Amino acid sequence: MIQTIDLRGLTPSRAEFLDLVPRAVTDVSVAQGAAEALIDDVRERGAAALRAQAVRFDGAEAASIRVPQSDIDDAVATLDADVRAALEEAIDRVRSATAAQIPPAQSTVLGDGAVVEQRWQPVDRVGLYVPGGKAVYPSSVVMNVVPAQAAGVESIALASPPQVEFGGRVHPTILGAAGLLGITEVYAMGGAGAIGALAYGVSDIGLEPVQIITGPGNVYVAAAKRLVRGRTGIDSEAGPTEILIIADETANARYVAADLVSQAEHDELAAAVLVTNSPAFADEVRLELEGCANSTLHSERVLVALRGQQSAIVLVDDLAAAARFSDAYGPEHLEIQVADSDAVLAGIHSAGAIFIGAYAPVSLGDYLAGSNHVLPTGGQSRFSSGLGAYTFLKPQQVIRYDRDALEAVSQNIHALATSENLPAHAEAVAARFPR
Ligand code: HSO
Ligand code: ZN
Repeated sequence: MIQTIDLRGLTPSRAEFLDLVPRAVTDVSVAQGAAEALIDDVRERGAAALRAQAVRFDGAEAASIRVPQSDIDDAVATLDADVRAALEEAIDRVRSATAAQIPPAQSTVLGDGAVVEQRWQPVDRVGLYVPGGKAVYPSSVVMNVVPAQAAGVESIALASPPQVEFGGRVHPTILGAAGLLGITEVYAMGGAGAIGALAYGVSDIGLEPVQIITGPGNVYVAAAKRLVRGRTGIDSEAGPTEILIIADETANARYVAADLVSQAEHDELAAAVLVTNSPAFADEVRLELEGCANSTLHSERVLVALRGQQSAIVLVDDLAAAARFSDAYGPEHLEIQVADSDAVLAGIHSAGAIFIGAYAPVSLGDYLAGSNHVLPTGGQSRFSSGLGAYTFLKPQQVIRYDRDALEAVSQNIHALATSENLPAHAEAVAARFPR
C-alpha cells in the first residue's frame, strides 16, 4: 500500500535525505511552448482568442467573458446556506489572521537630521486565477482574495474557466464566494490564455493588465506564469499537494491515517509521508490506511497517491532525525503529533504551514483555521512562504536628510564616488556646499 523507508542507524546528509524520498516529477517546461503560443494568441486577437480557447480546452462557449454583475449577485443569492455560512466564517478568520501580517512602517534615525523610513505599499492591481477542472475550490477564492484585500490592493480581477455544465459560465460556487468577498471583476477564461490576458490586458473587453498573478492551476497555467514572470509578479509555482507527519507512539494512528488520506485525495501525484521513531506506530498507521484509503469516495486516486514513489512511511531513530528529514524535504504541510511538539518545532526551519497536535489537521487549515492554504510545494518552502498580505506588499524606503546630515557624510560619498570613477556623483553633493 505504501512503501517503508528505513533510515534507522543511518545518518544521511541533506542531499542523501532528498534522494531517499524522491518527489513526484512534474516538468513545467514541457508545457512552455504550448503556453507561449496561447499567450501570443491572446495578445494578438484578444477576446476572440479567449473564446476560441474556451471552446478548445473547456469545451464551452463562454457565455460572456466579463461576467455580468447580475450573475455574481445571483450566485450569492443561490449559495447553499451551509456553504455560505462556512465561507463567511472562513473569510472572518482568514481576515483576522491576515491582518497580523501587515508590517508597521518603521523609521530609523541614523544621525541628527538623517532618517530612513520603511513603508509597505500594496500593488495597485492583481489577478487571481481559480482553476475549474477536476478541482473546483471556492475555499481558494477566499485564500487568494483576502490577503490581497488585507494588503490594501485596490483593484482585483478574478479569472476562472467557463464550465460546460453551467452554460459556459464560471462555476456558481466560485462566483458566490467572489461575490461574498465583494469582488466585482470576474472573467470566464482559463488556462495559459487567461494568464496572458491578466498579464497583458485585453483591451476589447476592458481588461487592464495586473501587476501580480496568484493562484494554482494545471501545468499550462504554471508554464504561463513562468513566462509572464518579470513583467508580472507571481506567487510560488503550485505543484501537487504534500503532507508530512512527524508522529511518535503517543499519536493516534487513525487520525494520522485520515490526515494522510485527506491530502492524497487531491491528486494521484499528491505526497503523503509519515516520519516516525516508532515501528509499532508505523504498523498501526499502515493498518488504518488500509481501512480509510479503500473506503473513501476517491479511493482510486488516493491509492495511486499512496502507492506512488512520492509517498512513504519513514522510520528514523529519534525525533531529532525526524525533524532533520522534514527540513531536508521542506513539506507544504507539516503535522507534528508527538508528546513534546515544541521540541520538534524548534528543529524545523522549512515548511509551508505547521500543524501542532491531534486537533490541528491539515483539513482545518484548508478551510477554517484562519491560516492560508496557498502554500509552497516541491521544496519551495526552503526559500518562500505561503500566500499572505505580504505577497501583495512592496517594502519601500523613504530617505530624509537635512543639510547638516548630508554634509556630515559628504566626504565619504566623495571617497566612494572617486573610487568608482563617478565624479558626477560626488559633484551632485559638492554642488550643495559651495566654498
Ligand atoms: N490542501 C490544498 C488546499 C485545499 N484543500 C483546497 C481543499 N481545498 C492545498 O493546500
Ligand atoms: Zn486540501
